[in-house]
Amino acid sequence: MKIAIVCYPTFGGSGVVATELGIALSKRGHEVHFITYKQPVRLDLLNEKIFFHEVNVPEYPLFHFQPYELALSSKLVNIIKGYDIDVLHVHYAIPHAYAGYMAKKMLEQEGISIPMVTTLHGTDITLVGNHPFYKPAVTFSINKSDVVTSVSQSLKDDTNRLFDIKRKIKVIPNFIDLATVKNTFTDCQRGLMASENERIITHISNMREVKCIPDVIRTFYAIQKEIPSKLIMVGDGPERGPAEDLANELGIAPKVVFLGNSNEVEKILCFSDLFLLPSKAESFGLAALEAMSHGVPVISSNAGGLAEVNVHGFSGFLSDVGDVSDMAANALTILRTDAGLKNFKAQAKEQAQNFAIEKVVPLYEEVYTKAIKRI
Ligand code: GMT
Repeated sequence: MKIAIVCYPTFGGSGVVATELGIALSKRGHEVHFITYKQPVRLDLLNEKIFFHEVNVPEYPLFHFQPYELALSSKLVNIIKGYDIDVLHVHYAIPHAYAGYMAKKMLEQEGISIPMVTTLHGTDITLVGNHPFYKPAVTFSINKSDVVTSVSQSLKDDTNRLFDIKRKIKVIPNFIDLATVKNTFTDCQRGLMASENERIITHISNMREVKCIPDVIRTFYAIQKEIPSKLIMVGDGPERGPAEDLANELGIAPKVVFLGNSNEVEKILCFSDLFLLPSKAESFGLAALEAMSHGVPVISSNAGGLAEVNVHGFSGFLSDVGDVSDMAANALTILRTDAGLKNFKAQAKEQAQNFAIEKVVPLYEEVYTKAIKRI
């Protein structure tokens, strides 16, 4: 098939999923065209099966806001026509599904029909899309998609609860390419970050309010009182500064390392003993799955789809949002003994197998094939 993928190219989970999906599809023989405003972060191998088309939005002083949707929908029309694309897959409803629908309508004028698959990722629904300013447009573009998928059952339920959805939503979970995970519990140069007797605890996110960054710091504060440990904070965002201040206030700044955005996530997860994800909303929690695939158990909240990814008492533990003392107690259960930690590491890795890329990509292929047949 010739597949056009529209996504956000930055560090967010939806862009990562879209990029990894496109790469996997190309390896299975499909021709994949990424259409976005910047080359996606994880897309470093352009080849005869993978194309990147940049959406340019010319600056014009009259426009207070540059009309990205307009430029995107025009680009979609040109690429779909020019490359004879079979199916359009948009990740993130805002504004991609909206622009995709406009492109479909423009193409119809020229006698070209193309199905549009929309994948909902979470923030496009629960945090942003539900805002009254966007809600009618988001409802409209979901209902006008030919197929709608969501990355968890929890997100599907939220979407049906918050919007007047006429389409059936199919759950296709996020996935992980286990073949690219090299770690097999080696020490991975952990000496760079901690001394031999210390546990390494990691958090990775874009450090927005929804990630409950102060709870990461406070959970670690309780852990390090009991067990020698270091906290590695990866990523950047508005909550980073306040988190650095909080670590200072609590007197644990020397034990908390802020690395900023990193392209070495694999390396960091390789030497991590525990992953913290106390978010107040999380449609899936791709970062938790990535950690588990490296054999890192997860202490998370039970928000959104996290319970579909992290199994309580097996790959880690779940607590109510904000229950820092429960998270710390659970973390200590995992970290206290080497034998216990080894068990949880193995179990985390085992749970990640359920989301192996080989199981999930065919589900998208099936969706595309059916959508193409129906159009
Ligand atoms: O929250 C993020 O880190 C970014 C956000 C996004 O919009 O890309 O992630 C959302 O999509 C990911 C991929 O499907 C999910 O794993 C995240 O759970 C989801 N974030 C939220 O629901 C808050």
